[in-house]
Amino acid sequence: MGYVKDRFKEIADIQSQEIKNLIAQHGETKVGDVTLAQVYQGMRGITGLVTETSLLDSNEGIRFRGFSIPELRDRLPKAEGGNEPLPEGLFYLMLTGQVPTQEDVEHISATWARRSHVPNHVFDVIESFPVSSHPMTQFCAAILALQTESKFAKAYEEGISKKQYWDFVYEDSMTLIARLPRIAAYIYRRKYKNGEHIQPDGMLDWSANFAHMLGFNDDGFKELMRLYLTIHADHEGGNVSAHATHLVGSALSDPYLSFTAGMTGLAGPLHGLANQEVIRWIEELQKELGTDRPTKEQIAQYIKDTLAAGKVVPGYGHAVLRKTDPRFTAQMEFAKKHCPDDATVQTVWNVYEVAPAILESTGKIKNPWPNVDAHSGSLLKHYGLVEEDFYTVLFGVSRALGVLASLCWDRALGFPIERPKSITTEWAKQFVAKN
Ligand code: FCX
Repeated sequence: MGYVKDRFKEIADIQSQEIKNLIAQHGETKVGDVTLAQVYQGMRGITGLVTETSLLDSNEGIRFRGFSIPELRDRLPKAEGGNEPLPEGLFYLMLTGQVPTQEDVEHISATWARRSHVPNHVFDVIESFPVSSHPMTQFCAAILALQTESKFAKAYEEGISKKQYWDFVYEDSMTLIARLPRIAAYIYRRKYKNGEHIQPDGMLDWSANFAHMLGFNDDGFKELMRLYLTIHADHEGGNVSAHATHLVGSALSDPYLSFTAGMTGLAGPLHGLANQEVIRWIEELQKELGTDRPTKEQIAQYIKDTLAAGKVVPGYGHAVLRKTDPRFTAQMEFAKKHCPDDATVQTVWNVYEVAPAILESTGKIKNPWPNVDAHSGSLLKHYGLVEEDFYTVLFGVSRALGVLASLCWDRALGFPIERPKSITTEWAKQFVAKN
């Protein structure tokens, strides 16, 4: 791993100096005003974080180090015979800011394969849960159990200098990413396939090996995994999973502890769990009407019923985005190529045709367009991964790439503990009375 790590450090040192200069010259420049409404309403729109790995534009969607999803699909290295980007390449890009060569990507694949061995006690922790436990609960517990392996925690205890933090956080992050597919696949096979586990194949890339351990050897599914694990990796820093990882990491909790925090946040239905909710919502619709191909009129009524019941339409809306999520579009393109006639995929497309106008007509939903979660379940289901409560685990494996690359940056740049100011309503009332 030596040379990727050295390259990262070299680039991070330059960036660190640039930040010092920026703060020295412009540290007092205002980047925004904060209203009382923002303080009460989820800090929406307040600029208060630095996340180097990606940037979200409300109309254009996500850019990773300046590259949009179509650009990444075009430019990142592919597996032999494949058309979708290898997530190893995205990780390299997020970490270094540079587009990787095929060799860089193979290097990362090989490193992760080498480090993928999961200690037995982690499996024991998973086994101690009832099989009925939600996969995300088992996943979070397993990551926490892996914390015994933290090189950062050990080095900190031994008394390292602040200047070395990044090095151990980097090592922990690489090892953690390497082990996640094995943990996730273990949970899947335990819960849904009678505990018949499949050993890793170290010759495969990270995504293909994951697909193999899950028990899916179809080339189309491997391609889907490469795309899926790429597009879910990062969505700038303010979303719950990224922010939680960053926040906990700022207390110098090691990458295992920090990433667990991110994953417990991803497990919420307004965040990563929405992918599970979407497929349940569609399946309920299909069941209620007794057809797997409901008409647009039937879908429209179902959306109105959902809203009238005071529930959210899962997969629609976003705190930042104001247009169709390009991650949705990328999956739609994949589906057009690989499974255009699939009944659930077609239902997803029909929902897309009718939902935005209905959501818009409520007058309160700021973004009536689909997000990443609106499409992913239908693709997984097409290839036979039908157990929707596992979907968020897949999201989590991917999200590790972005939030852990960011954690490396946090420590390389020496970011301090995060500690924003909070107020009471009593304080707010007195403040407005005085102003
Ligand atoms: N269906 C019904 N109502 C919705 C809605 C939806 N899809 N999206 C927003 N609303 C409602 C909100 O609940 C809120 O209602 P309230 O005023 O009665 O509390 C109102 O519209 C204004 O919310 P808005 O400002 O548009 O949205 P927020 O930034 O507060 O919330 C999320 C953003 C994503 C949480 C919201 O749109 C939602 O709940 N969507 C459905 C769940 C979902 O798909 N989540 C995944 C998001 C993402 F892609 C991810 O993290 O994975």
